[in-house]
Amino acid sequence: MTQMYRLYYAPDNASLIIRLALHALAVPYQTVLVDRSVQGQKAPDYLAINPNGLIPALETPHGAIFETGAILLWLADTHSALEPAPDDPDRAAFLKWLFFVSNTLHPALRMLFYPSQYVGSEPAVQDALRAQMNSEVARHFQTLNAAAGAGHPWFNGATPSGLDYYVAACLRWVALYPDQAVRHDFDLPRYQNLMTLLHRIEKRPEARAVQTAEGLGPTPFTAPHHPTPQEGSAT
Ligand SMILES: N[C@@H](CCC(=O)N[C@@H](CS)C(=O)NCC(=O)O)C(=O)O
Repeated sequence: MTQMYRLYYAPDNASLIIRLALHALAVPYQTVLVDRSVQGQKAPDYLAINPNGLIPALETPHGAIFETGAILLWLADTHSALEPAPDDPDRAAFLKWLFFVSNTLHPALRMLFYPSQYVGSEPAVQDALRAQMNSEVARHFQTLNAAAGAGHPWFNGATPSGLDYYVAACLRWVALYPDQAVRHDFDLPRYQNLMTLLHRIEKRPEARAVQTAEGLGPTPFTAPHHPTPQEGSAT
């Protein structure tokens, strides 16, 4: 690896999942802040890296990668860690849950957090979308909670996987970012296996590194608070 990774990030954005993975892999990387307060994710220089205008992106010796799931999978494959290896019989099940989180849970969260990007500015229409996504997201977490209790080493196992980091960040966001009207459905302690996962990750050195780098506070996953980052803003 001749060129160092470069992570395009904003505090408490999906880039935090990649930061957790990079720390767990103990690979050096640089960061470039994308300033969300001025819509930096839509600026021409960033669009040249991710034409979708979304955070994160990771520059690698093989070019820039965007999409959180793709970056996670590429890092895990490249460094032979954070996942069952391609010839492991558990690989298929790991991939199906990773893609479920990336293709289904994460977009549902986006609709909950940014309804205007999907249905425009009419408040009643936004409320209807949020109500639907609120129940969808709760259902997805119930499904994930059951899978996280099945004893898989790659989901809520002794050593976190890329899937674990992805789910932990989604749980953090869902506790913080929907407005008050929809937050009541997300009673974290109800999802006991997922709570175990959050406790496990929170004790890890990579969690402490992310806490410091992004101002996530002392209990970023089990009892999250809004970030107080040294630079940049979450929204
Ligand atoms: N499908 C994308 C979603 C990434 C995403 O939603 N990023 C958010 C931050 S967590 C973002 O860039 N939001 C700004 C916007 O939507 O303009 C991925 O998996 O990377």
